[in-house]
This record gives sequence, C-alpha cells and structure tokens, in this order.
Amino acid sequence: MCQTILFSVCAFFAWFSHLYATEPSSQPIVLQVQERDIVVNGKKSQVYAIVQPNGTQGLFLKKGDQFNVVVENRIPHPTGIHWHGLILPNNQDGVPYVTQPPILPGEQYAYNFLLIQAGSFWMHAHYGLQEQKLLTAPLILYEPSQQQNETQDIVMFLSDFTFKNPLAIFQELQTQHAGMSSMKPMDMKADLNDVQYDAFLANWRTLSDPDVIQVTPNREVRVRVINGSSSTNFFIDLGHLVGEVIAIDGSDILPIRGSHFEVAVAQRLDFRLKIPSGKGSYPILARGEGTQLQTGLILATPEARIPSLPEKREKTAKAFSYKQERILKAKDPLPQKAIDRRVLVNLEGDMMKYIWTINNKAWPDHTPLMVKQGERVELVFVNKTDMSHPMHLHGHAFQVTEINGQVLQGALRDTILVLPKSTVKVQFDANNPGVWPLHCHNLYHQYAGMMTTLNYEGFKGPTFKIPKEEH
Ligand SMILES: [Cu+2]
Repeated sequence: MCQTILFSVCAFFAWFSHLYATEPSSQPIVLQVQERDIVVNGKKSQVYAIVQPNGTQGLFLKKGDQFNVVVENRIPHPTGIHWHGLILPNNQDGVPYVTQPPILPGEQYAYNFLLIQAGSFWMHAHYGLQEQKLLTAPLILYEPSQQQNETQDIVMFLSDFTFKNPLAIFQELQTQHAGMSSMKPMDMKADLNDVQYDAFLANWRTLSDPDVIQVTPNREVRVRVINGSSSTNFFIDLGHLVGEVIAIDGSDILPIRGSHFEVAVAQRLDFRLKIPSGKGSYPILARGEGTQLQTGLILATPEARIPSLPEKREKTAKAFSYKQERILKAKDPLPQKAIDRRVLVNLEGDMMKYIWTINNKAWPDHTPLMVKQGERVELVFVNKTDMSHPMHLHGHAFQVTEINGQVLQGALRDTILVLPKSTVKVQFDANNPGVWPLHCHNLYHQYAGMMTTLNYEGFKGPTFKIPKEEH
C-alpha cells in the first residue's frame, strides 16, 4: 500500500496532529537534515529530508511565534537550509557563504527570530544541488486566530524527482549545450525544460500510490500548493471543482475563481474550495509544464472509491503564460509612493557553455545591486533568453507592478516567473537591511551562475570566501 515512500505516512499524520500544538519558546525545535530511502515506482533511491525528531517533515508554526530552531546536519556533506519567503533578520536567512558559514557534517546551527507573517512558505537547501535530492520541506505559518474546526488545512508539496545524480545532470547539460556550438543559432530552440524527470511527487508520492486525504462533504478545505521542485513549473487542475485562490507566495490576494492555476518553481498558491455534498473523491492534479507527467493528491470522503490515475497523460502540458499573473491583485498592496531607485536586472546566458548570468556576471562573480534603507525600489527584470526564470529575492515581499509595459497592482510575491524575451517590473520598500541573495530558482540556472546579491548601503555583515565549486 504505502509503496511510494517508506517514510512519509507517519510524517503526514504527525503534521495534522501537530498543527495547533504550541512549542515552548525556551526549547528549540530540532530539524535534522537526514539521508533517507524512498521508493518511486518500485525503485529505491537515496534522498534527503528535513525532519523533526517526531517524524514531522518541515515546520508548522504561527505568526507571532518565536522561530526557535536548531538545524542539525546528519548527512556526510556540508549544508545550509534557507527559510524561503520569510521576512527575517539577514543573519537568520540560512544561506551558506552569504549570511552564514555552511553547517558541517555533525554540526548544528541555531536560529531565533520573531515570525511576523502568516502563510505558506517552505525551506530548502541553499547548498550545491542538494535541493534536487529533495532537501526540501513545508514551512507553514498559521494565523493565530485559526481555529481547528473551521477550514480543513491541506498541504500539497510538489517535487520533481530523478534517479540520476544531480551533478551528472548538470554536467550533461554543459556537454549537450557545448555540442550545440556546431549548430546554426536558429536551430538552437530552447526547451521549456532542461531536465527530463522520472516522476513528479505530491507530498513525496506518485499517483500510483497517492496521498489520499479524507475530507468531509460540505466542509471547506484550504489547499496550500507549494512548488518545491528544482526546475518544474506546474499547472494545477481541480477537475470539475471550482476553487478560489486566496493567497500567493504567502500574501493574501483578492480571491480569483477557477479550476486551473499556475505555480512556477518555488512559488506557492493557496486555494479554498467547498467539498460537494455526498460521497466522492476529488483529485487535485499538478501537470509539469511542457511534459506529459503529472502528480497529485486525492481528496476523498469516507468510503469513496479512490480512482486510479495515470502518471502520464496523452497530451503534453503547454507553456506558462502571463494570463494568471496579470489578473492577480494584492489584498494589501504597497502604499502609493514615488520610486526612489530603479535597478536593472538583465537575465542572460551563454547557451554553448551553459552559463546563466545576471547583469553579465555568473555567481560567485557578481556586482551587488545597491539600495539604501527607506527607498522605494523598482527591480526591472529583462529576460533576454529563450527560457523562463523564476526570480527570487530573499528577505522581502515585492509587488508585481508591470508586465511587458502593462501597469498592474499585482500580487505581493517573493518569486516571479519572468517568461522568455519579456520584461517584468516589481517594487518593494527597502526596509530590511542586509546582503540578500537575488537569484533564479531554477536550480540548474542558479548553479550555472544566475545569482547575485542586493546589498543595503552601509550594511556590515560577515564576509565569506565563496568556493567556486561548492556554491
Ligand atoms: Cu533561470
């Protein structure tokens, strides 16, 4: 029965019983970075996990709690865990060589700060290609007022899975692209995806053995979709149900109704829906952009028949567009203010060498983008390449204000997908001093250089020498 994964069943029960437990603030929660085996479609693979001693994967806390956490490295490699989307003091951000040293095997690193947000976030390795080996987990922050019996809270954590070694994949990408040098530029049509995955996972399971979540007729559920993949954008398909998207990247939006939504790499999308009356099962599917593969979880009332769903569809899912992004509106937009500083972020690449750059530099080489505390900053992402780039800024939420010349009062986000050959503008208030990574969240693009930092003038943080091979 529990074929896909040996491990996650108990973890998921633990999640739900854990939802409303209060942690004593004096005792830190220990998060262990571990190795574990999972079985995907009958084949075993060694991956990583971020777990509490009781088996819970990730963290479930609430706004106003103290984030009192110790990360313990139990894998035989250095690591570092970043709290994606959290607005926190710079030295708590968890990025090796930028905000802290790496956590060496057997060592611990402590974090302690006040949680000022409520919403769906996640955590992941910010070290090498470890994220591809599923060193990822949910980080959910509830509203303090959320009551246990109101809405049923469901997490849908998406991953892209490969049996291959991520470094071998990266090296293959470099060699494949080197081979392109003999082709004419017009033949070099870029794909939607660099990597062909063996499976997509929802809550670490495939559709051959999906996570079945018991729901109650007529009761409302809130599904928190977290795209924790390394390089796959997902279409969310509610089938015949109609849902209402209420939050994007942990910030509330003016609700939009629909049955099909888009969640790019590293983004989150929360929707609510009412379970119909009577017995029934309701698959929530996630289809990989440009692929035939899908994953999903199944909401089912007691005794409902659980359908068997294929992992591969006949049709290939199309490419992402700006259709959804253009209609999103922040519930609490930034106050109107004149822009004090415009920062150009040119996204380019050298496909022959498989190097991806920001403003012509490949990390660790970079020219920091400078801002001053108190400024209203506009970031102008200009994507000159044929691939899309999910661009993520640490430590801030920005508002999407313009797409290809169309002015918007868009969503507040921490990750914006910049489509090929397009320009997107976002704004934020520079109110969190530090040295903050700004990077493409496609893991292979990031590893191939598409990362820089946004630095506050006068901020003095620690400095690290970044080893080129380990970034
Ligand atoms: Cu990219």
